[in-house]
Amino acid sequence: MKRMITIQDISCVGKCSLTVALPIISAMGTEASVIPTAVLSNHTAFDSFTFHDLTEEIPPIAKTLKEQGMDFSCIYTGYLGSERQLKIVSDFIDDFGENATVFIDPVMGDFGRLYSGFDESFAKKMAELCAKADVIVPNLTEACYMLGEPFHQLEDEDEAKDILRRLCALGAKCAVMTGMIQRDGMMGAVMYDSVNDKFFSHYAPRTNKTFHGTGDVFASCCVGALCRGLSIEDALTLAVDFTSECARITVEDPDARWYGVNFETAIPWLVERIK
Ligand code: PXL
Repeated sequence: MKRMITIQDISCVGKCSLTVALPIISAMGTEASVIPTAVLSNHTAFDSFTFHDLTEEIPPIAKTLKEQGMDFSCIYTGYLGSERQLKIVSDFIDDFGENATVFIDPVMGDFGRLYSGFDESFAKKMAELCAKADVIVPNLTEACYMLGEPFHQLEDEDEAKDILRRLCALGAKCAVMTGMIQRDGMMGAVMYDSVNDKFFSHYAPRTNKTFHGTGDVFASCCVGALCRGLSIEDALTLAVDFTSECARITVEDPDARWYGVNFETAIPWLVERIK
């Protein structure tokens, strides 16, 4: 069984980051190890939250894992809380990344705005971290901030392709842009593989409501699929379909929570798809 390490926060309530990544990656058959970067009472879309930073725990954890001879076939990073943390995670990738797929979700914002606690300087540093990645999965907001350009809605896929090319020029081998919306009620992702100079996109039905945490659902499923040996195209397709299925189930549930999707209900669907 492959072993992945995922580095992101744990929000006690909120269906995001580690509480999404762990169940999805485990369900997909990969051992999921973690380095929690911070403990929050809940994610930052709530009216208030506690935030306990764990940055200083990361170097001794990394050192001890090295001493135990641990290695990982994949390093998956999500929400990272500070520029210092980006530097420490960058060092972690240098120490453990040689034979690992490095998968970075540059979690920073959505709908044209950065999440609470992030600024343009952080976005620039996140872009530097992304240069070390095999795969990055920004949404349009994160892509614009990493390129240092104003957020603007895309007219068509060609504009997305231009952004993806420029993201890869910063260093990542493959860039996937999530949250692409089509006029015919579909939503999906577009990818540029700079090694093979190839584009790929896939769309699935979208709900008329948007949900928090869908980026984490997409990233966890995509990286879980890569660990199973799926091609990036097949991993992207599965992750788009799974995210769409999670949103569909959530919209149909009158008791759904406001703060995340019912990904749990869709896990049997996911397991069936990867059989
Ligand atoms: O879903 C991304 C995410 C992860 N972790 C924390 C967040 C968010 C988005 O708001 O606040 C703590």
